[in-house]
Amino acid sequence: MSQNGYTLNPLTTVKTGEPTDFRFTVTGPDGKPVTDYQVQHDKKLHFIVVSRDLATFQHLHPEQAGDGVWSVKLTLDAPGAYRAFADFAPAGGSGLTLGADVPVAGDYEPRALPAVSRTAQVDGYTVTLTGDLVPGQASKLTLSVSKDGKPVTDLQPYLGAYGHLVALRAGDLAYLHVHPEESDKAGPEITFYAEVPSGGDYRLFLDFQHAGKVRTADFTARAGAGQPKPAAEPSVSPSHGDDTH
Ligand SMILES: [Cu+2]
Repeated sequence: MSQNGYTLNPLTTVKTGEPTDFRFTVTGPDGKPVTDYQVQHDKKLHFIVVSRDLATFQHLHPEQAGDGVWSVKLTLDAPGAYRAFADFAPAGGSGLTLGADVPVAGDYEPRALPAVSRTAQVDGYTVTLTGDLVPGQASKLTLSVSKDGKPVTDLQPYLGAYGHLVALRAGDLAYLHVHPEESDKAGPEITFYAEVPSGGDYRLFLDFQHAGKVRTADFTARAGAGQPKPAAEPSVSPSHGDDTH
């Protein structure tokens, strides 16, 4: 929520299913709302909202409403716990990502983390993930976009690149630093480097634009999957391997 003296402050309560003018400030070390930002990936501030179970993801671009107040239209369709992240760089400062909880009142049914998968389907597109998340390293991830079995080679720039990747650790919603690899190729492959602090499960959300529309492909990836499994993790039950089948 706070880093280097900067704090993300939600100002709005969200009700289930109601489009809300969600307002917030980022206050600086002097306690006042920050008004000057650097442009990063085409925008002064990137606003990510996920449900706590990482089943839903929105990547939004708020407008400055004056006096350091940001505003964005936000609809959260189900009750539960949500986390908002503001990704920005104050003028003269370095990049920061601050988080804040956004509760939505009502009955909440937590969903299990989607299974680990290297393939995602969205609106008729198939996105395939290659590369492994290796704890403690910048891990190279390549996402390959195809439609109807054919590689997509005319992706459109979105936020100054052919894709934008957000990675979150499932356990505590830690927000990973991801750097896109510079490329002039409009697909099918988009490459990123993700810095993974630890083993465990992560959710990856790829925004890409094709035929005038931005879509999001999501994956669950396990960091350190190539390493020996910790003893505490239930693996294949011994009964599956014996002759009772
Ligand atoms: Cu953004």
